[in-house]
Amino acid sequence: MAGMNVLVLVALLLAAAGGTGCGTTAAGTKPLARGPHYAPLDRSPCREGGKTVSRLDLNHDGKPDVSELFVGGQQNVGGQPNVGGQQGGGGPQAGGRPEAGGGGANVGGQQSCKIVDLNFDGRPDLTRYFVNGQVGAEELDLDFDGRIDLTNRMEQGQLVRQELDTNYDGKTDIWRLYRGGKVDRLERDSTGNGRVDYWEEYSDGKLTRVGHDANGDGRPDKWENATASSEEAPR
Ligand SMILES: [Ca+2]
Ligand SMILES: [Ca+2]
Ligand SMILES: [Ca+2]
Ligand SMILES: [Ca+2]
Repeated sequence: MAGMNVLVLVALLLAAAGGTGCGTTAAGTKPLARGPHYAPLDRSPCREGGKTVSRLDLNHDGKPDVSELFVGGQQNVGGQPNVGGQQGGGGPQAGGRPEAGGGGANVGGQQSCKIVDLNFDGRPDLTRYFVNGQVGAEELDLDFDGRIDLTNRMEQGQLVRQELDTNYDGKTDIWRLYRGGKVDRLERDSTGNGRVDYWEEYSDGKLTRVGHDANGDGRPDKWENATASSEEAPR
């Protein structure tokens, strides 16, 4: 069941990323887009210290494929080698109990992190960071090369910002800002030189205008209004 969810998720994400894709050349470095949540991603929810850990090995190759961290819970672990350093602590439930079928579970507590190895190669491809029990951010390696290609930031469970590396060169080339769950603005570095040269503005999720930087100064010098029939996906 967990495996099914994972596959569905991958399919959705790949579809989403593919819709924006295109070849660009590599060169630039610094991140560009403005807007909320430009602050560096706080990865501390996925640090294990002081948290309970649940691990699943879905394909039974001895490597965990799904790891979940919880704060303030008690652990009930299903047969894995890798629970860090808290054994013999003497709590009533220290040690946990192996369950048939290998399901690790957390009893109580608030989820802090989820790490999934979608293609079973031993490297994480999806990492979710929870804030107050809700997903605050997630990072994905869509092409399974070990590098993050998609970062989503959420607020109250709603997507607010997305960073995409559509040509898998390790550098973000599309930034999307969301408002009320709908895309509000898109910025893109289409040449890979580290500068935004393409903009899309939206109103209530509908594309209103498109800006281009033709002279390379990093600012739009030409705006096109979207036509009334702009239902189709912008590119
Ligand atoms: Ca495995
Ligand atoms: Ca992997
Ligand atoms: Ca990657
Ligand atoms: Ca890129």
